[in-house]
Amino acid sequence: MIETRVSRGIVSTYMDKLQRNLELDVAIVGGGPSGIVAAYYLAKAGLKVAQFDRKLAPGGGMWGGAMMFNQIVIQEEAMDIVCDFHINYQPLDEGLYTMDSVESTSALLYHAVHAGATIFNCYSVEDVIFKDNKVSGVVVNWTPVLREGLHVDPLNILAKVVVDGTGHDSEIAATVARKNGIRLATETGGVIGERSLDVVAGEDEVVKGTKEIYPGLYVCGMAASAVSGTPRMGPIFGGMLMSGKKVANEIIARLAR
Ligand code: 48F
Repeated sequence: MIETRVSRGIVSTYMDKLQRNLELDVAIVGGGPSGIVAAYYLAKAGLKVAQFDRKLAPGGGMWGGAMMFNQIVIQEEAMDIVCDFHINYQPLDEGLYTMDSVESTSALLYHAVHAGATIFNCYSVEDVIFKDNKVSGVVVNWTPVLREGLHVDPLNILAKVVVDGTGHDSEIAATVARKNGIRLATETGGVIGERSLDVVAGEDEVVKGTKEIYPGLYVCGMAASAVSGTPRMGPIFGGMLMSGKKVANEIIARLAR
């Protein structure tokens, strides 16, 4: 019966997808713009990459532009990435471009998955696997399980490296520091917390702060700003895209060794 075939098709292919992703090269936590860009370049380089976002619709803070005015701004330095994702744009004024935030977010997601990354939506990463003083994977649970406070154990997914792309809260870096009595590669050894808005400094420093902060753990996007204590920058997204590309390139160079 077609009713059963539809259900069987979904269950069996979903389970295949999950099984294929139980051991990864790269686990990316958070489906914001920086993480999605990273997923795209990592997948294009042939690495096995999965991305986990707690929401039904990944894309993070990009869908809503600024204050729900659904346009975003990107500077010249990141336009090569905009072109890689085939996003339409309009010149704004010197060195700045504007684009539709819905087209931009959906283009990032489409190209990442099409390039071979797997995105698991409705998955919350509640912890990491921490072995031999190294971050070695992620511990995942259904978002509704956590929202309901149900007493249900998570699943474990091994990864050679984990990327914290969780945005302003840098949840994974904070969890690793809090639970394991270790020091992150920051001035204080912990998550410093993002500073108030400064577009120029924020855009510059988010890319500089994109790096490995503990063996096996990288940060990108606003999580990198939060970890390093650098300014937020608001609805200009070039730094997010460049941060995602930078973390991908660092991981590609490392795993290709
Ligand atoms: O915050 P977010 O969009 O990440 P980003 O790549 O981009 C920041 C910009 O959107 C904007 C900005 C720059 O102009 O200031 O805010 O740094 O997206 C982070 C994603 O991570 C998910 C969350 O649902 C969101 O989609 N997320 C956060 N914590 C977890 C998580 C978690 N523990 N498990 C799974 N997903």
